Amino acid sequence: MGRVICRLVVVCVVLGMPLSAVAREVYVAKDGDDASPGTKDQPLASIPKAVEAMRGSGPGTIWVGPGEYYLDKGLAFDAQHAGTAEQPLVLRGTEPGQVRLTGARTVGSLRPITVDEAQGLVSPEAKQHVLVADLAEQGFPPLGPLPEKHRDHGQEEVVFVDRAMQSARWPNEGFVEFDKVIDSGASGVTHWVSRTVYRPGSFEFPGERAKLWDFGRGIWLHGFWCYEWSDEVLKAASYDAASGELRLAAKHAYGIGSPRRNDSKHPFYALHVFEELDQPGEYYLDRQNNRLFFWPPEEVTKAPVRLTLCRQPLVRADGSAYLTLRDLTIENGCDTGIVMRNGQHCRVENCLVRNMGRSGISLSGFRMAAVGCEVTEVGSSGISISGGDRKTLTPGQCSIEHCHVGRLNWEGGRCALLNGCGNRLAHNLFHHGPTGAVAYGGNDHVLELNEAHTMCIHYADVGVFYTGRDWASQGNIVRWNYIHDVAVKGGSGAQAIYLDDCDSGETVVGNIVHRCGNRGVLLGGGRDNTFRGNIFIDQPIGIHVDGRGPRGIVFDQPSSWNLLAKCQELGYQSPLWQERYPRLARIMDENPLQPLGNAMHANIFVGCQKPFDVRKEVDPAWLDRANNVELPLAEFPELLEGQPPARLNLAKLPAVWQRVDGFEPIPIEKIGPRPDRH
Ligand SMILES: [Ca+2]
Repeated sequence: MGRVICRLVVVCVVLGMPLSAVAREVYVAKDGDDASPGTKDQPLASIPKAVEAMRGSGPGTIWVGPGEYYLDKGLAFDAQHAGTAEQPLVLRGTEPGQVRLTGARTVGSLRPITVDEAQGLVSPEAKQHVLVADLAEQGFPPLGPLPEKHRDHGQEEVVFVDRAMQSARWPNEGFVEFDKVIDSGASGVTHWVSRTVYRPGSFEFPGERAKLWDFGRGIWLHGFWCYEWSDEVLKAASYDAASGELRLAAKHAYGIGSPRRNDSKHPFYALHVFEELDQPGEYYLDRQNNRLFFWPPEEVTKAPVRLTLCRQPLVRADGSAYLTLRDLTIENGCDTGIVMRNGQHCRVENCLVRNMGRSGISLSGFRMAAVGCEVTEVGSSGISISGGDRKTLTPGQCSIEHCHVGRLNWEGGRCALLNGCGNRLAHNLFHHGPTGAVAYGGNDHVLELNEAHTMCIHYADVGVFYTGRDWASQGNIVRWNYIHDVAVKGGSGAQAIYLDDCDSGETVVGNIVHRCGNRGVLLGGGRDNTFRGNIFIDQPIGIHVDGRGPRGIVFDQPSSWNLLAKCQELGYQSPLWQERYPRLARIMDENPLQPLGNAMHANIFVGCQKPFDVRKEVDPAWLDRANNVELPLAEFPELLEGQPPARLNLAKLPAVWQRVDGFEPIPIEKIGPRPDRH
């Protein structure tokens, strides 16, 4: 009987006939053949063929055997791909870690660079080590042009031994700074941090290095051109070696240089500079002549040099339901790893997504989930979810759980993004990112039991957990997260939890913050927030409160600062919203510009220099503070372990909270991912 069903399934799959009652299985293997029936013994060769075979045929499993599968256009699922609540449609690797869906092809025939070709290289050593591949000769399509301005450029990049390599840059590490703006290209500040930008600006390039570069090939600069929280890669239009003036080819949204000071320092580095290919791991893609120049960090005969080619998400699904991706490695593409839009009940489980030019995983719809996944070395954000409806406060029930997102390439991406209403971020580990770990907006999300450390490496005025500029973003719970070991910055620094620009209506409970940047909490003028039972250890500042509302909020013009307009758009006076957020409903009658209604109870400050930093424009009577406790760190020697900088021993934390009557215990043993939860 089993074999009869099996044959029937195969026939139906090949003929594209629906067979709704039976979940079918289709097999793909590296040594398969697309003319085969797709059985275990006679598998198909290509995954797109199997995906096509499953269209319109209900639940089932596509089993993909070990090996590397090149996807030139990515896989596309649509609304015809749907499982059921009982039996999903699954794309699954037979051996986790061994099944690789890749957007890259291997570059062969690397030869030593010729004396002629090497002329411009600054480093004499590089002239001995750089290898060259003629991509057109090997049948690669023409390389794409880099945009004049970008963060994640979405064009080809080089991967070697599974790691993204570095497009040639100077300096090799860190930044140089300019402090002489020649032409800001912009007006003074018009409102808050905005100014009118008229043209790409210019500045005096510090030092002589740029004299070595051929600007005719194209030189890009990655910098913080105006504010410490806004970076961008901009192409250079010209460089005047005599005056040192470097003029940019594209406008930066905020203009060049600080609008408030003319001697401020702005960090940048030069990128995609052929002459600066001067260390192992750097490459230069000559996009005019379709050549790769590469100084491999190891012998190229031992590992493949890969060029990312696929410009679409490696896996996309639009309108699919009950679709699961499982046990797959998704890697080496120019765009995003996995994009599922308008889906229902779709899951990404135990997948590794790495070396993507843009983001890792992006899910939207109802009950969409990323569970037990790892995302690393992506150009932008790690995992994003969006679902639910804010206006009707309908929860999306999307989730990111037990995931590990780390070592983001650094174009501004966050490890996780949440939008919409009623979604969940729990039990994840985030680390090594340029800016904050989590940014969220919307309503009624739960963000709990996550660990984040070593974030905000390049940005300042950012938060590891960040939300901002929305009175209507209410009902979110940030609970039981462990946020630690973030460097203290100059300027506006890094904060563990940042409710920026009057964000309101949040509940921040039971978080553990240890040695995390400048502030444990930055409450920037928001209202009706609750901070309860948080533990701040060894922080310069525990909780900061300011009253920026009167300086920022506008009511009479379209602006991201028109906070009332955002409320009105969501119908904040509707019976539903009035019932759910009664204080928001009354906001215009109760001194709306000021940070009223914030409660801070039973927070513990251990060894913090300044537990509360209440700015002078805030009347302390506006804050409901009770039962907050300050304790010296010296009273808890067991809290820290190892050599300085010592790590916090979470298991010892009860010794701290036992000193505070009625403290709600924090479930420390549940923080972070459990690898078996997928
Ligand atoms: Ca270099």
